Amino acid sequence: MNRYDNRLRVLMEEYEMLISRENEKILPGNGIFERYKYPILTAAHTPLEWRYDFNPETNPYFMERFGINAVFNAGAIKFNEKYLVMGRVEGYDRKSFFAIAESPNGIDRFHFWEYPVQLPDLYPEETNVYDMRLTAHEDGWIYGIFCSESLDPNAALGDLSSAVAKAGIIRTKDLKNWERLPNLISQSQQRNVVLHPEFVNGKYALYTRPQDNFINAGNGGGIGWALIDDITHAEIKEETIINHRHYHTIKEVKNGEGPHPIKTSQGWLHLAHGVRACAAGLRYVLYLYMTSLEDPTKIIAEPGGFLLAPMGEERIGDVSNVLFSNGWIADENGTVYIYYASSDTRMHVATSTIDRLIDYCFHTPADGFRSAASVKNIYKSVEANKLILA
Ligand code: M1P
Repeated sequence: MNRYDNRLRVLMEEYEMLISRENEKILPGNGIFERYKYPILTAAHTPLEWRYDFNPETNPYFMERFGINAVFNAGAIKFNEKYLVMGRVEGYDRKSFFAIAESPNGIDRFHFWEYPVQLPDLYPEETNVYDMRLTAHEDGWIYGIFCSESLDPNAALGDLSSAVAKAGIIRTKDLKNWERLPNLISQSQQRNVVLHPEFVNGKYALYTRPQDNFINAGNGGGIGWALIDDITHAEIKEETIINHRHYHTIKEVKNGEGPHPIKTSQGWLHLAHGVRACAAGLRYVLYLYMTSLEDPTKIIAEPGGFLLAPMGEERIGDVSNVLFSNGWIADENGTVYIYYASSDTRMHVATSTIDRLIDYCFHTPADGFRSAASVKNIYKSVEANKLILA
């Protein structure tokens, strides 16, 4: 067997094993959610046909021709009984693109569709696209909102790093054919823009994240909210902050809405990321909050601290100490699949239920913003437990 045949056989066998591997729940967990043993998607899950030229004439060494660096920050949706994630796939060339992978059960055997998503290419200056949020809206369309990034046209000569973040908008009925709508018009840069699944006062509603520049939220005080008259020419005319940043919390530096909130009997259940600075750099964690069904801008519960923070292997990757989520699926039976990425490198799943997450939101102490308040909470718990355990 020559080098070509040998490598082809080994790589195909390994690939088949990887994409058919079953996942294992890690028990007992913390009662709120369960993590799983294996990441659901990595660079190695991308099809060999994307990465290799299979022609022995032109690729006698069966050498990788298009390297994939990472698969992370995936939007998610259940469609035709399949669990789909729309991943941010990043090549060795640093450019990201979107690709859909499907699983029969939401926790393992994710495999990519044959081709990545070819976005309608409306903006020649658009250099990079990432972080898709999928929303099946009550208007009948499935929308995708993502970050469309380009070089800042006002950057000083020689500054090749200053960039501009805008929200790109696409929609589809079948997840195969996409219509691109004009980018969201906004006074400030925007990332982490998410479409609410229902009309509010007859309008489309967006969760926003205004920011002073490409990296810093700065005066952009947190997760915003804006009503949009016409989604085909979306423009933010008024924006209010509904979930604020706060000193000495997990979201001191910035925060951003994750996927669109899930409607529950007790309110809208939100998943978001919070960022703080430390000697190791920025630390991204995930947290939950709930808003009122009557007024989705009104916070009705927010547990203190994080729901999920990087652990073990999750702590290490291209951008270490980061968990990020822009996709989750609430199943008819109440199971919630939380899809999260670790360190801008790979995708994982954690599972919980609507009931457990609501219980967590309403019964976890809120952040007291001071050490003394944390100690008070523990005292309360110990005193109450003494009565139970006596
Ligand atoms: O590198 C961590 C994350 O940084 C950005 O998130 P945010 O806009 O909240 O700072 C995004 O680039 C995101 O993709 C990335 O995971």
